[in-house]
Amino acid sequence: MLNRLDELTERARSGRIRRLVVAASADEPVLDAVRIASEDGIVVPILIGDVEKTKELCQRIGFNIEGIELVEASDGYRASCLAVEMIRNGRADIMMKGHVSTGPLLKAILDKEQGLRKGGLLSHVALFETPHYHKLIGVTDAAMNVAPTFEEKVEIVRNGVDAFHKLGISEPKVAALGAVETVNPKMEATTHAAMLTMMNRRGQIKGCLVDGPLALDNAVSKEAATHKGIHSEVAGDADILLAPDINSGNILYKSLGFLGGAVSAAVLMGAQVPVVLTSRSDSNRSKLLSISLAAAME
Ligand code: COD
Repeated sequence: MLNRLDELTERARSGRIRRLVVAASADEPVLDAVRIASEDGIVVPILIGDVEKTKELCQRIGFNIEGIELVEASDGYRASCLAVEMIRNGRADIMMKGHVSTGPLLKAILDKEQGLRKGGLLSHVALFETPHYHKLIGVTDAAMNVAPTFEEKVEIVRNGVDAFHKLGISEPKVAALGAVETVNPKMEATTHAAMLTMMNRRGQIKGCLVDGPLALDNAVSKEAATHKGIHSEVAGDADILLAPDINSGNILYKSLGFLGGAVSAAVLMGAQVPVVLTSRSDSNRSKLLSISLAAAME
């Protein structure tokens, strides 16, 4: 069981040093997180972007880049393509988004011939540490797949489960969320959740325990579940919360952080390597923890 996000850093520190390629590196908060991860012996960075600006920012934050590879790229898309190429050539193990919009970065990653697709879906997995829950809890997908179809939800679950397996949790409990814990054909999230549960019971989704539909309170509180008469191994003990769509997922992600006092780490799963895709509003600690998460899984 993982209880603290710092355990990711400890795990990453104890493994081999990963090569982290940053696409569009001229971004002070990103460079600061990379600096700490590098000084901590977690990663060796490769910085791609506006070299002049990157050097200037590194100097400002006291990041000693002697011996670190810097590669010039004219814009964010070009930097993303070069970063993807480095991963494909085996010159880097993890990719991180810098000062580039999500669109051009994903375009480079999703490119059919030159990208990092493995054939399946890419999805976003976030891990939260909150004082109100007894272990780390995952949320997926808060940032990539807008309105996943049922088939896409199966892949989102698999990517989330894969992330937990890579962190040493062999059978994570997945709560497929809805607004209610009963199946209502008028609420697609509940029918999808029930189908995912049955696929899991029939061995079509392996390596985890899925239950749903569960409302958020039943997923994270045994008491709330018992009160509703729900008997489920997942209820009150979920490792992964599957959101019905990007809106609910993103609102859950932001509520946990901004209102719930939670700290998070997040990556894109399903590509050839984990991709660190933090957003501007994420704290510096969260950016650093996301690097640790990617490194701990590699
Ligand atoms: N995994 C694998 N392949 C994908 C995925 C995915 N998640 N999404 C699209 N593709 C492939 C498609 O199969 C297709 O071959 C190609 O990429 C283009 O697909 P489109 O036309 O659906 O792609 P876009 O560019 O219209 O949309 C892809 C985005 C990821 C950009 C889109 O889903 C999106 O805007 N997501 C939300 C990003 C966002 O705003 N996040 C909020 C951030 S905090």
